[in-house]
Amino acid sequence: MFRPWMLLVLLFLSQTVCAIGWPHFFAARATTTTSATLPDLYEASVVELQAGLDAGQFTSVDLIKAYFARIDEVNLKGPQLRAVLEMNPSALAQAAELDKERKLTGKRSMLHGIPILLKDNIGTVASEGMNTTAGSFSLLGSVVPEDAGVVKNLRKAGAIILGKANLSEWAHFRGNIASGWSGRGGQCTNAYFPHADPCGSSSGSGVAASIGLVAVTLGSETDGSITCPSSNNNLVGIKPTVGLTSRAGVVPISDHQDTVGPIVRSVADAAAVLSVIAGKDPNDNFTLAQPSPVPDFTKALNPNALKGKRIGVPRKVFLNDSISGNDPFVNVAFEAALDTIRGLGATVVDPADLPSAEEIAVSNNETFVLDVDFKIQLNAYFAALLKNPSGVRTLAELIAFDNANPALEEPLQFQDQSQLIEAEATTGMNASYFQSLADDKDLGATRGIDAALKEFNLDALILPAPGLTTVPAAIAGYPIVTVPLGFYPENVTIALAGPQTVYPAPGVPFGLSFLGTAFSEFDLIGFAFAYEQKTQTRLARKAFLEAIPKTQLKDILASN
Ligand SMILES: *[C@@H]1O[C@H](CO)[C@@H](O)[C@H](O)[C@H]1NC(C)=O
Ligand SMILES: *[C@@H]1O[C@H](CO)[C@@H](O)[C@H](O)[C@H]1NC(C)=O
Ligand SMILES: *[C@@H]1O[C@H](CO)[C@@H](O)[C@H](O)[C@H]1NC(C)=O
Ligand SMILES: *[C@@H]1O[C@H](CO)[C@@H](O)[C@H](O)[C@H]1NC(C)=O
Ligand SMILES: *[C@@H]1O[C@H](CO)[C@@H](O)[C@H](O)[C@H]1NC(C)=O
Ligand SMILES: *[C@@H]1O[C@H](CO)[C@@H](O)[C@H](O)[C@H]1NC(C)=O
Ligand SMILES: CC(=O)N[C@H]1CO[C@H](CO)[C@@H](O)[C@@H]1O
Repeated sequence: MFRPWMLLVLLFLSQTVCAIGWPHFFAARATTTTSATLPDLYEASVVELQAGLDAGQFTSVDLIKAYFARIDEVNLKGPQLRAVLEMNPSALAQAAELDKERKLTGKRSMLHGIPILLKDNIGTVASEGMNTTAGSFSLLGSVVPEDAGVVKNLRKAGAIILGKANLSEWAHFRGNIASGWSGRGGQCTNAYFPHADPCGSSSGSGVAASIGLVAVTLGSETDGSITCPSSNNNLVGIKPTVGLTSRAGVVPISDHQDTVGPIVRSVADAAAVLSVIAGKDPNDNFTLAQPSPVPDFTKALNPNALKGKRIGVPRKVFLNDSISGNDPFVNVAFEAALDTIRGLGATVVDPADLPSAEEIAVSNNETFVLDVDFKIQLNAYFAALLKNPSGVRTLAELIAFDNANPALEEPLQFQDQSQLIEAEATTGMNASYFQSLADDKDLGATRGIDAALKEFNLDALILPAPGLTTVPAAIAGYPIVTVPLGFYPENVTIALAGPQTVYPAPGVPFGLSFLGTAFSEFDLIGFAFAYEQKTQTRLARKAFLEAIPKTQLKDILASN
């Protein structure tokens, strides 16, 4: 399917490419100058940052200044990655308070004084100075009743909200629009190849984490929105079981599938963040069903975790999926990963198919449930706002707002809102809805993931992260932990992903997903950690040179 704009985009891309120079894009392992003792912010882990803060090498104020400067270098300037929508005007003052507290009484948690970037659908109180908009102008200036549940946990733990990340608008529930685009943020792009698809919908969280624009980030997933940006940006993502982390205060798609989780550079950081954000929240009754207490997920970080385990490969989930199943590059890396897992002492059961795989591939139940839920839950979200200057109070008014503001919300090539229109046409929770909801549980869990785990006596399932491999876990509400798997080679054929984005492209990363039953995060984190420690794939390649920010802590300390 060729459209005239594709030619324009190709011309634009080839010009950009020539202007910057091909060789730079492929520079694996560009060197960033760092002082021997200070952590390199491109890769710095929570443990490293915490050690530097505890030792008094630098303060949280220094960290905030450094990350702000790094964002400034690449967000709208240089490669214009458009990963960050807003920076928190209160962050420096909050950091100063937390620095003082650390000196007086020590740190509250592993996240004390650690800057974190939130996907822009995660609510923060307006008094702090930031908007919560899911990327849409229809929510600009809106005032949420309170912080999201996960944000309350983060603040209690002493974390500092650095800002809000760009995303696929409405968490990619608007229509056929390229991943990473929002009305407010424009097109977010990948740091591994100019204009490459960052995937989504947690696009800005992924891109920001990939090059150290912040210590850690949060994303949300309904179907693929943590897994895919983790995959495309060489990162670790945890899509928690629905009900492990609170969705209260998060702009919704569906409470049956939405879940909030970390997108970070290592399994250890992911475990640290999940330990803080997980837990019961009276404002999200799905969380009341989770086992107590919340585990300390950092205790799962065992390099021998795969020894003696049985890991299954549900091949039918990706066999027919043209996005991942037919991709020779991903498949070669995936087969190598299976060898690595065998080498780590696990038995690989291959195939270990989901009995429901063929039915999932043709089912429309998920779309129907999400459409019905989105209309009800988004309307409730609008209704609960204390203020919304746009005047939008319902999904119907949102559709009208977009049409009335084409320059903001429907620029050329980003007009589509077919998903909003499809959801608006639903008529509430009727018998077909409850049937589809039950069918989804049956397909995803009972005759899906749980059936395969039981039939083959497995500890977990493993799949390539790209493509539609997230669907069974999405409709079951089950967890996925994604780690880096590999990178597209230099000679891969570059294809268009959207009007301004390409995929695949040389050097663009892809990931590996571990899946399990409800609340199996502790085990999955262990397996992902063992694989990560053995392979260290993330460190094999860096972003293209222009996308690597230069500011380091030493620059901030020198100007203090
Ligand atoms: C929201 O965005 C607007 C426009 O960029 C800005 O003026 C305002 O300070 C932001 N914050 C709040 C809480 O409205
Ligand atoms: C949560 O509360 C809603 C409305 O009160 C109810 O319909 C739903 O069944 C509850 N869900 C759970 C998981 O308890
Ligand atoms: C894959 O495609 C084949 C041939 O079209 C079909 O028979 C099979 O059911 C499909 N499997 C899945 C899991 O969709
Ligand atoms: C839902 O799934 C069931 C079981 O596979 C199937 O029979 C039914 O046709 C599906 N419904 C829709 C709307 O796709
Ligand atoms: C339920 O509502 C949908 C539209 O949302 C409609 O297509 C379907 O026919 C309805 N089912 C029943 C049993 O009324
Ligand atoms: C890419 O290069 C590899 C080896 O470097 C080669 O095996 C492969 O055939 C090439 N692929 C294409 C599409 O040119
Ligand atoms: C922090 C930042 O750079 N935000 C920008 C995000 O993108 C929008 C649209 O281009 C800008 O207006 C913001 O300044």
